[in-house]
Amino acid sequence: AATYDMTAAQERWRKVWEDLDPFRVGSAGPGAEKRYALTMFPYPSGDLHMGHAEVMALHDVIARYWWQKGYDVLNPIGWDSFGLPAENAAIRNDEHPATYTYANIETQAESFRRYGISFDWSRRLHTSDPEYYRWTQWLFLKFRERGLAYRKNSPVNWCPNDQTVLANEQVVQGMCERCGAEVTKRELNQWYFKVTEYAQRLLDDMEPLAGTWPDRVLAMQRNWIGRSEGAHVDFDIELADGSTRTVTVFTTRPDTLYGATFMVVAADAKLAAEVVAPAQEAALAAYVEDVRKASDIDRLATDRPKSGVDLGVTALNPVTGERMPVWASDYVLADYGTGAIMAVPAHDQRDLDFAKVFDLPVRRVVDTGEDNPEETYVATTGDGTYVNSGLLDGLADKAAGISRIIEQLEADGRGTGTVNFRLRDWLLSRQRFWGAPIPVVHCPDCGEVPVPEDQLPVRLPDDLKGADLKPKGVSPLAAAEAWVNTECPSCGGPAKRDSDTMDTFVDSSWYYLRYLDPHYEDGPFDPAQAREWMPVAQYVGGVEHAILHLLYSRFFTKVLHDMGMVDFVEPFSALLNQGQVINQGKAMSKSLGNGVNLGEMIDRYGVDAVRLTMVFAGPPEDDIDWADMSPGGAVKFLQRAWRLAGDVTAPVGTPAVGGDVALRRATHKTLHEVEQLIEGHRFNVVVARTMELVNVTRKAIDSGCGPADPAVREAVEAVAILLSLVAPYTAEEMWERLGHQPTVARAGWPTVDPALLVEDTVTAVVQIQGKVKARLEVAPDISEADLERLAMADPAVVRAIDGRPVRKVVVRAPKLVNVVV
Ligand code: ANZ
Ligand code: ZN
Repeated sequence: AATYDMTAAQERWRKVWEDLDPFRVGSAGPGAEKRYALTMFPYPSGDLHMGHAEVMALHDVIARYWWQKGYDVLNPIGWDSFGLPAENAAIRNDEHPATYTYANIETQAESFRRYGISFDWSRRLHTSDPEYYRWTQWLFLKFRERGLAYRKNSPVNWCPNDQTVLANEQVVQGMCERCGAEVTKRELNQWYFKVTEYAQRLLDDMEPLAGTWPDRVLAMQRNWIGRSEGAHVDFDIELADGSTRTVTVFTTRPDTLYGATFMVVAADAKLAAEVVAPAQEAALAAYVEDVRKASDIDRLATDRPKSGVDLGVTALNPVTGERMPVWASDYVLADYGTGAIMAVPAHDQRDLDFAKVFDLPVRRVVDTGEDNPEETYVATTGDGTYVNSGLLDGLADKAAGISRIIEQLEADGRGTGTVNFRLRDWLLSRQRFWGAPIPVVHCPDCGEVPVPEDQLPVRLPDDLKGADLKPKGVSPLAAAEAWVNTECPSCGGPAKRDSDTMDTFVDSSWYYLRYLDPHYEDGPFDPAQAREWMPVAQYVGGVEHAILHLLYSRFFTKVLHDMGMVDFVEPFSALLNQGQVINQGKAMSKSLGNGVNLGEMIDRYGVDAVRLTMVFAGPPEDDIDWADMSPGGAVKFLQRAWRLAGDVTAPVGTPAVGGDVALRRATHKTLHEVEQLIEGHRFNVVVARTMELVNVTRKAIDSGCGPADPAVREAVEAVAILLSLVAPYTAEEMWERLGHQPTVARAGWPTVDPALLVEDTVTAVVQIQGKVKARLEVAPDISEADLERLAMADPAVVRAIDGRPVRKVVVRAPKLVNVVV
């Protein structure tokens, strides 16, 4: 049988597409509705891999479908091109990070073109271009003007190996996310974005995203923001010198205040050192030394043996008037809530474990009907009746208990109801070179001075390379004398540039807006374009970005909204997370030796077969195990489809009306169903339906209506258009063989004839005691159970049975139901 040469087809059509530029934004003509299709931009490390191949293939189904449906589509591509790998490569290879970065970008760009993704290349951007980071810096300054970027001295996560500060999110179980080294703490003056100011809005604005964002991602974001309702309660501590100091705790269970029998403060918080009795100072210092080594995760683990130091002072319980010992421990975190807690051992297991180790009192205040925790040392956390609780005694409703005690505390001036968030401000400064420099000058006289807007961008020096970039605990920029020493923009005196660079998550928090016009000169993005295109209609990318990138982009959008720069509050209306491509059940990795090279797969099977395999593998959210895939099968299918185009003999433009009805029905049903499947992201089923249509058409040609029937042309054209979503080269070859001009990608979605979608029906007869009582129009393939249900629900049948018990029902689908009463 005839086959086509995929490699030659790839060469040929690429050139044609480059000339035609079919995916140029605006080419759908005036009046076309606009849709923004966005895929998470790649980091330029090496060439494309199987993961890119998958996400791009899935994403492209949507973008290409939108074009076929007549939308004007924006589908841009660019590179998230600042970041550590380039810097580390530069150190290794004794070069500037730009060398590695831009070489890899060219390699990847070439691969994307070969892979046939429908990008509009005119919107290309790189976050490491001065043209781009000028505006990243500008945004930083605007955030700073609004009080949303600030500097503070704070203990930060420090990776001793990478010699850099890590955000909390980059610490995984106490280890550095990228190198695996154990993370320690360090005091540094750092820049932060005040994301916490937006915590409630980040939470509230998720509501309308339910249904178009994966539930899992929404849940992860909600968790990360971590809203807790509770109260601040004030306790007076009597210090060793006889003075009193008020300490506030955060609790989600103010209703258990009568059961608070001691207080615990974070050992590494300033507070501990400030209240400790002199006799205990040395013990505290020694303990803190140990604590600094542990990660937050370890510290919060419930099964960790409890440790701590008695601070030698007491606090007054504001409702019982009892004196409670004050301890320091590592299970209380310095940077959550107020860094101090009231311990209620009867109803909090961690407090109870601590009480057991140090023999502290336990008092039950909620009787849940379970065994008394004072005896069992098993804390009870459920609902119950308040006991030993003064004004709450006898009450059995937790919500009421909480609001009543808060009322009382507020009346006494001893506390307030409050909301606490787990979300922390975003630590954005990095002591590394390859990022956007923070556009601030430090002047001995004027302090922190922003670089004037007309002096942006603050460019990275291009004369540093190799060893100059080696981590030294401060940014390599601090050692670049010529760069760091400058004039104060305010007084003109000698001053130093801020030598930190920004987290690359800052770059990626607004790139989708820059795509609207990457060369726009009057601002970070063109507001008129933003009104036309934003928010993004469909965002496709990996679930590894479920928290940070998406949260930060949402935060940026809200700030831009508050600045009056955009009129929407959420950047991405819909989100799709593709699964991972794995091999033999495991993530592909060098160390496991199970990596699969995309280039090799393409050389062997062709682009279309690889793309089709990715899309056909299963629901897009599921992982794809490459070991189970057979791109060879995809090649065979594509050849089968292609051969159909050669068999069609009806001339181009022959109307299909009058053609074989069964085949026409199959074609129109497929097109109709595919529309719904694509809306539901069931792309794998789209491929399955296309395969079925190919089979039906083949049968029609060989043993049905024959190749000259106009229904055959209609069916094969539909196959070409369906394939244009997943296998663009094969689709183009078919389209040409069918006598059309390129490109099939813009052929337009065929109009579905509703008359051809109507199912054939048969008449089923319902008899009672052998007499016909009803006739039903049913599908020929109706199941016996469905037919029986329909029959028994028919009003005429119900009337005829007239409440008599049914003794027997005989069903012969699809024709007969016989009821015996
Ligand atoms: C008394 C109490 C009684 C508590 C009880 C719980 C149960 P979430 O929901 O995560 O916000 N807590 C407060 N600050 C803390 C800190 N810095 N480090 C460790 N634990 C801290 O948890 C809030 C609860 O965690 C607070 O409510 C407090 O213990 C503890 F039956 O106060 B609770
Ligand atoms: Zn100055």
